[in-house]
Amino acid sequence: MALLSKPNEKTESGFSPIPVIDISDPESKHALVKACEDFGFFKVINHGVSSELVSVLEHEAVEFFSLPASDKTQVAGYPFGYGNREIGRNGDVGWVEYLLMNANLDFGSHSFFPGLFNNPETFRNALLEYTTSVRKMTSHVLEMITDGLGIEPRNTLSKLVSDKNTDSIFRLNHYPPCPHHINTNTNTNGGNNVIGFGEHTDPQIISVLRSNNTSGLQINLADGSWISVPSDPSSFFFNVGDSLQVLTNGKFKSVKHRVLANSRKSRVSMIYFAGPSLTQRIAPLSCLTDNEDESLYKEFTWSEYKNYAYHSRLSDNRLQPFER
Ligand code: GA4
Repeated sequence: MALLSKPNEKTESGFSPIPVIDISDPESKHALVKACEDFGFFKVINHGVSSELVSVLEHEAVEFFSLPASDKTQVAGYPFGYGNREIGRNGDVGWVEYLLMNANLDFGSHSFFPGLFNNPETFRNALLEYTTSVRKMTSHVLEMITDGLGIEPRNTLSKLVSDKNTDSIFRLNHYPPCPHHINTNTNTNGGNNVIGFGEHTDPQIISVLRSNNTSGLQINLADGSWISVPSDPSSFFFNVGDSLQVLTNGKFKSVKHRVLANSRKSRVSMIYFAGPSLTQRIAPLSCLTDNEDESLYKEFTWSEYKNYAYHSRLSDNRLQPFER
């Protein structure tokens, strides 16, 4: 029996309210803007990212996670490296193991974990090709959003994340099947649910997730309820991050999300967190505010925000100190 929370009625009856956006159709720009306003979350189809690239990387990820624990802990580290159960450095835990990497400089800073892989270059190449393709899709989505908002030039948002030296992160998560009797205690949300990854918003501009066919991801709706996101390995899921909430002066909401563990199946997800450069100033776009008084947030640099975020707990409202 699965440990998932009572499934959402809407998804149980086969209907999910999560917006599905065909990004090969330029007219989807309006639906995209609406999805960012209403949910801060949407699913993307006709995205042009090769399924072959996705499978190769997923295969590498599965191989990595199936290594003996003693091998994986050789590359443990923070903020980058392998982690098991502990999330961040401020007391959060979950039923998850992961590999966090700096996606800058062609992943060169990771020296590809000498001794861990039979062929480290296969893993690195898979990461490079996958993230290059996902970065391109992300820029396209941000350009459609900019168009939909009526902002010029089109690259106003995409330029913040399109350079491969911007501060972007890549994360591989493995949620092993979680036996019934395990209870992470401080991190349960009542009942018998085991938290894989506790509720949080992402600090960056936008995040792009792909998972295998195991459910578990949930998003928080405007009315405070949680709904399950049906898994779909052939699509990508995007979520608005805190920085995009600020850039749009609160028009878009950074969506709270979490992952619940599954008692039977492993969940493997890969997430690209598109962030700006460390020195990038983040403030509401002037074209979205008539004058400075309308701005809901104080200006900050990404490096200031990131530093603050990395000292917070997962479920904290990280934008609150930056509100006016
Ligand atoms: C959430 C989004 C990304 O996964 C992440 C996470 C980071 C981490 O896992 O180290 C954080 C979390 C995330 C926000 C608050 C801090 C930092 C864990 C945590 C408790 C890599 C990121 O950039 O911020």
